[in-house]
Amino acid sequence: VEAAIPEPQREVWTKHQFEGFKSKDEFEKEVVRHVETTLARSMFNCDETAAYSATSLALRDRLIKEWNKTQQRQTFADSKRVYYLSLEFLMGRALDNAMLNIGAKTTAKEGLDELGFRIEDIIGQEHDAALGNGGLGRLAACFLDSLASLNYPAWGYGLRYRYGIFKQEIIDGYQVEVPDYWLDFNPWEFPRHDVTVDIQFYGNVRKAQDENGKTIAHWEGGEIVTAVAFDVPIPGYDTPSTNNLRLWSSKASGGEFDFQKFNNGDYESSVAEQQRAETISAVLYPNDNLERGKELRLKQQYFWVAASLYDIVRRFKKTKRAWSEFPDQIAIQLNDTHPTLAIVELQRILLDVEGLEWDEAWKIVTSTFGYTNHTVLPEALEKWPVGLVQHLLPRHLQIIYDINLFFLQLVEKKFPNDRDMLRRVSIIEESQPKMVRMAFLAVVGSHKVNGVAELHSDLIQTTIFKDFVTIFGADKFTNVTNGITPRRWLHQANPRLSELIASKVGSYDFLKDLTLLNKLEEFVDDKAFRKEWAEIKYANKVRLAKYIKSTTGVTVNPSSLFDVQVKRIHEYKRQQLNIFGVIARYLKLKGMSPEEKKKQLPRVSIFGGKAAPGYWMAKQIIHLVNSVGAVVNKDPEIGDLLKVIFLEDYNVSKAEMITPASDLSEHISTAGTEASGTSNMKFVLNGGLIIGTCDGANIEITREIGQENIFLFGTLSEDVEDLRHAHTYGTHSVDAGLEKVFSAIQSGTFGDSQDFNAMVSAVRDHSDYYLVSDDFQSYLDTQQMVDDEYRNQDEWVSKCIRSVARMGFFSSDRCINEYAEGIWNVEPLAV
Ligand code: Z16
Repeated sequence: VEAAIPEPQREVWTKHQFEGFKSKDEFEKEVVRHVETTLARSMFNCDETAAYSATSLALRDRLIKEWNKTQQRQTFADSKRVYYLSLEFLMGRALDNAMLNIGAKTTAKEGLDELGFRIEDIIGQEHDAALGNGGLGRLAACFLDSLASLNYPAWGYGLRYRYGIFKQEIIDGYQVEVPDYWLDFNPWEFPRHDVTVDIQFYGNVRKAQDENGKTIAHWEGGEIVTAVAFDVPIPGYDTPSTNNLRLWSSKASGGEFDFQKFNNGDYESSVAEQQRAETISAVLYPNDNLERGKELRLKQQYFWVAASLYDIVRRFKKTKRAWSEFPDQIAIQLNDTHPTLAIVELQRILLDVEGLEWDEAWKIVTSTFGYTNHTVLPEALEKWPVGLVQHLLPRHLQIIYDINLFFLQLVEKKFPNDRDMLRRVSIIEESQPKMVRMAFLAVVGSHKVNGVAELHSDLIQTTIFKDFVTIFGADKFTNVTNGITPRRWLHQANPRLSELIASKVGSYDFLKDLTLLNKLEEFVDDKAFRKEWAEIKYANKVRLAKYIKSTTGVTVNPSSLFDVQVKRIHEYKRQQLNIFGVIARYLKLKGMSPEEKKKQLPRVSIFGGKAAPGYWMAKQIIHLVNSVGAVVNKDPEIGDLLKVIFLEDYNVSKAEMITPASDLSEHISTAGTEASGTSNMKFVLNGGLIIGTCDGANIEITREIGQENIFLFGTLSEDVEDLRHAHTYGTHSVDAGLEKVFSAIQSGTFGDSQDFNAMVSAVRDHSDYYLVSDDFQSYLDTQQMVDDEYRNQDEWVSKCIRSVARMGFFSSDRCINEYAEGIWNVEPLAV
């Protein structure tokens, strides 16, 4: 407001308002202008990189206009806003998405064509924004797309990592990690060097009485690191709404102290300090479903949470409302426990800075936060050593102890004399060393807790949060089944299928209301339609086959069944079950006569995914897949009947190419371990069938599409515990077919006979925690059913079409509407 142009001059501003391109001609003009001025190049010096840069800048110019207007509209309306706090936003590429969402793709395509470029090549120049590990980060990205598309006033808050998830190279069959430096040229972010927050670490707490005799805590000393805001526009689909994703970058606080050092000639230590500060936002921790308890990670969490809350509170204070209205204006969603310190930080601000009383402050805090749980795996549940928290955030530890004290008093009142209950639910685990249990803190400090699929939400209420259901009542706990954005995962990834669907259902409205897909069922028996459908799938497979050839050198036949498992490599996701199954298939083929072989269905088994750099067993799995591929792919007795491919560096942009090319995808986690899964939804939406366990969202997918359209197998989640118990305490014998696979491995069929001892031993000698042996035979039987059904292409294609028609539920739009109504109590803002 202070920097506003005075009334009399505003007319000039209005007259010269920049509108951005409106036609193909204007688009071309903007691209040429950016090439010649912003990039200082010319038509004699314009490669695809330069064309990408100029195209993005032209697009961006249009986005900014709407972005500014949206922010003004939201500020003016002053209605309730959502803040989505996530340590990960796995955005992928932005250009194609921006063009589609603002409806400028055709213009850009034709313009680029006339300028001498193919739009696909230009789109392909962009480096993925890979600020996430897997499902959790991609979910956050889909949510941002839906929030903007549905016109919700919402901001994302995250960290601007200098290095995203590492780039994976496969060298001699082993994963090698290469740093992902992605910020060289990023037209999609806007540095806000004027939006900064100073964040404090370490130091100590002094308590003193104020003039009214009230005790006030003063957090003093320690070090200061500055957070700088970088804003990323998030365009909605077919709406002018453009939301904001604010990412924080760390830098040394500067100020007088630095100058002092400088003047004293202490140059080196001043530089060292700067680097220490920049380290905070330097790198994304590459673990999916694993927490390692590193101090720097805790620093990242507090840095990001404190900067975001300062920003949110600053914005609220401008409205001059009473503090009691805070939860009416603001909903903050915690994406997993990573931002749980936000609960403590808001309580600290209200108590120590704003002078509220504990109860009043705590009521505001708990009414503001909602917490989403994404896992029940014990190794993924965050716990921080009390000593570490004390050292880094001394005041926060005091507040955590007070939160715990008041909470335990409440429990004691409700359940007198239940000492074991107090021990079980305490936010502080009385272990050696003592630990802060972040999930418990998140539950206590939020008004709603949700899981991400029905089974998962039931599981958290009966296992990790069972006592909390007893204490707070069942209403505090709810389910919001995950979803995916159909813009990126259907329209952008599979434009031909999207177009075919639109031609049948009458318009592209299904991209805004995915339940409209159900109209497709009327056309299941339409022969011409089925033929076109199959042709599109085939074309997508041809494209993937070309990519496989160019990256691995292996020729695959696009008529084969493409069987895909792409996701983070993890024992619970059981890529080992898949590859053991592939080996069994190989051994079976080897034992067949030529006549028998002729009757077999050719299959390509495609794997992809990153292993956490410190996860040795996951890396072994990658090595085994590559070792099997090396033998099978050049076995002349096998030919096209079986190929085994490992695709390097699986990421969002590669998923956009792979997903539409699958006939069958694998979602085969041990029952009860995969909270939801979201790629299962992407594959079905793209006309692929799935083989899967009764786990996560597979169960709801089955309910929606019909059990005749999915290949389910394996142990049920309610039986897992007993089986595990039997493995450990009873006799545990390995499946006979699996033993044959192990013998082949250990006789050196796939390289060094000793190489995979640990993988074999995990099943054979240890407790087979993931039930690979228990599920092996039913997995093979089900794969046999797949082969049999695939032969009947008419029936197969019908199943695919029916499934797509019934996938409407899995749009992230439905999911966001459920959060908005059931958890946030926010409404869309009319445009
Ligand atoms: C993650 O990607 C997930 C959970 C978690 O605790 C941490 C990370 Cl990094 C995944 C779940 O494994 C997956 O089942 C789920 O679909 C996804 O989060 C989104 O909810």
